[in-house]
This record gives sequence, C-alpha cells and structure tokens, in this order.
Amino acid sequence: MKRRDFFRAGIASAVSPAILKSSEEIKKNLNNPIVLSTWDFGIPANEIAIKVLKNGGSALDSAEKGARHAESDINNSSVGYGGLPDELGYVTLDACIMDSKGNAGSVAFLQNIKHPISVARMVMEKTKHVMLVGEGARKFAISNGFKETNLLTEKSKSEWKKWLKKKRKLTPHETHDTLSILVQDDKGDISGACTTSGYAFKMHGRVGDSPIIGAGLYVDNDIGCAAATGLGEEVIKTNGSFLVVELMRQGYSPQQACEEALRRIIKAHNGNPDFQIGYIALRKDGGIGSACLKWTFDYALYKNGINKLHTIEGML
Ligand code: SD4
Repeated sequence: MKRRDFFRAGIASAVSPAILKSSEEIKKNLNNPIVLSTWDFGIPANEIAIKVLKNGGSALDSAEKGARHAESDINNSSVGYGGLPDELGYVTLDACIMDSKGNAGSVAFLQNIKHPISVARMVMEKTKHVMLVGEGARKFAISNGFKETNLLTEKSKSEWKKWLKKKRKLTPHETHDTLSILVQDDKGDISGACTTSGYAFKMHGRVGDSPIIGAGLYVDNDIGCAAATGLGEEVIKTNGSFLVVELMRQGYSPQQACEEALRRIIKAHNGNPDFQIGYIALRKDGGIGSACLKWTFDYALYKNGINKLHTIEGML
C-alpha cells in the first residue's frame, strides 16, 4: 500500500469520534456493568469484581478486589504470592490503579507484601504522590497496616533453582501473565488495576510496564480505558495504554485502537517481534477491544450478565 493510500485507509477507519457521538449509547449502558480482564484467571477476578459492584461498590473497589484475587492465587506464577522471582530469587511486585477522576497510584519493586494493588490504592488516596518504589513502598505499606509475608513459595523457589542451572531464555508463554482489569460500574464510571510479579527471573531491580501509568494501564473517564500484558519494555516505549485511549479519543474503535498500538510495535521490530503483547480496551459506551501480537491471548469479559473467556489470534 502506498503511503498516501495508507493514510486514507487510516482516516477511513478512524470513524467520527465515537465517544462524542455516543452519549445515547453511554446512557443505554447505565446499569449494565462491564468487567474486562486479561487471561483465564480474569474469570475468577471478574466474578469477585462483579460481586463488589452488586454490593454497591464502585468501579475502583471492584477493580482492586478483582486484582487482589489474582494476587492471592498461589497457582498464578506471574502475580503476587507464588509469582516467580527475579534472577537473585527475590519476588518483586509492580502494580498500579486509576480511578474515574483521573487519580492514580502505583508501586514498583515492592517486596514481601501480598497485595501491591491495595498499597497502590493507598499511595493514591493517602499521599500526594503517584508512585512509591522498593524499600520506601514496603515501609509505607507496613506503616499502614500491611503484614510482611514471604511471597516465594516452594514451587517458585524450585522453578528458580532449576532455571539457575542453565539460565535458559524463557519462551514468551512463560513470562507473561499480568492481571489487568477494567471496570465500568452502574453509573458508567470506569476504573482499572494492573498487577504483576513481572518478567520471570528478570534482572534484580527491573520494573516493567505494569506500575507505569499510561503504559500498563490508563483510564480516562470521558473516553475509556486500556491495559496491557506482555513484554513491558515494549509497552513502556510506546506508552501503550495511553496510546490506545488516545486513539479511541480520535475515533478509533476499541479494536482498531488496540491493533494500531500493536502495529507501532510491529513496525519498530521490522515486522517480526519475537515476544507477546496483548491489549484490552473498554470504551465509555461499552465497546470492547482486544488484540495481541502473536500466538493467542485470552481475555475474560463480563457483559450483559455473562462472564466468559474469549481467545483471540495474534495479528502476525
Ligand atoms: C511486565 N507486563 O512486567 C509485565 C509482565 C506481564 O503478563 O505482562 N505479564 O513486563
């Protein structure tokens, strides 16, 4: 396709700003909550999130509680308790949260605290900052009543020891399983949360996209929200979730926005990235989008009273 035609195609697909034209759609969507999250463990996270909404909780409460579920799940080796450690054997956690008023909180490189998402929420609500890291984040958590817990399970420890022998390069399937969760409540307000133990056996001190507002997660209550999973470095470099939301602001559908954000990464890797990234997007009028670079990606969607896992194919 010639460059000029490419731009024309782009403009044609970027239909008139959907958000601006869809206040009717937005109204229709009231009292019809939506929860959208990453991977198969998004299903139980959604269940919890919906329960919170049904009990009168806000989108923020709902996103936080959904994320906490994944953080407690010992079988999830990429989030919270039971997460695989870094190359030195430390489990270090990243998380962020954003509410419908544009407030944000985040923690990175946090150790020995089981629920980083709740610490992130506390950073948002109790401090004048957005982000706390490492020791400072841990001390802040403890001084606010969080208990210290050893997050390295026997299973994760033995995986790490096995890895140490050869230090083999992990396949993309072994390294991505962040829980990102996007919620729209009865009033139409949206919030999101993102939590992970990051790339397995990463360098000590490495922080991914998940605690970076605009990369792992972004919420704009006028437009919609988006979140990422996969190789965080590439998401950070393209400001992925912010980009998806901004594309929706320009009129891209949630699906087109996710795909366009990935297209930029594909281009940066000469059409052949050897890693995985997945995006989920929820537009203010209830529109949903999801795309991934390669292989397959699962997302869990609760909409119209049904909570269901969807599997999509990669763009490449
Ligand atoms: C990271 N994005 O730390 C996270 C890892 C991940 O699904 O997505 N896991 O890069």
